[in-house]
Amino acid sequence: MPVRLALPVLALLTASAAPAPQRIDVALSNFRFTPATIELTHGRPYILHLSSKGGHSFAAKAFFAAAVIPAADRARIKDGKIELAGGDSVEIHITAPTAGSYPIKCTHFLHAGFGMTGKFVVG
Ligand SMILES: [Cu+2]
Repeated sequence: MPVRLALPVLALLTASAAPAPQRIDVALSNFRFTPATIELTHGRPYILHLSSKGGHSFAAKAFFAAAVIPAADRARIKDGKIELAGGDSVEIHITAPTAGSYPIKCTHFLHAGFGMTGKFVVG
């Protein structure tokens, strides 16, 4: 009887110990990321919500390689980037990697040169 009671209590404690992911909204437009600097805390869970008004990419190869991302979400990332058509939105669950600065850019022709760059800053 004590064992039967203890297991559900343990499950409850485990569930409440995991912090809820914080949603981070990033808008892609001609020719910027808003916000351009995304500040995260190492080891914390986030939902990266990207939405685009036009055809753009969200390329962050080093960041995506270093972050913990579930397989289903990782499938949306090709060669370190996410392609979005106008009107697209994508959600990626991430656990922030080691502290540091990780560049973001749009890889479409000339877009980064027009200012479509950003960075993750993990502290
Ligand atoms: Cu672009």
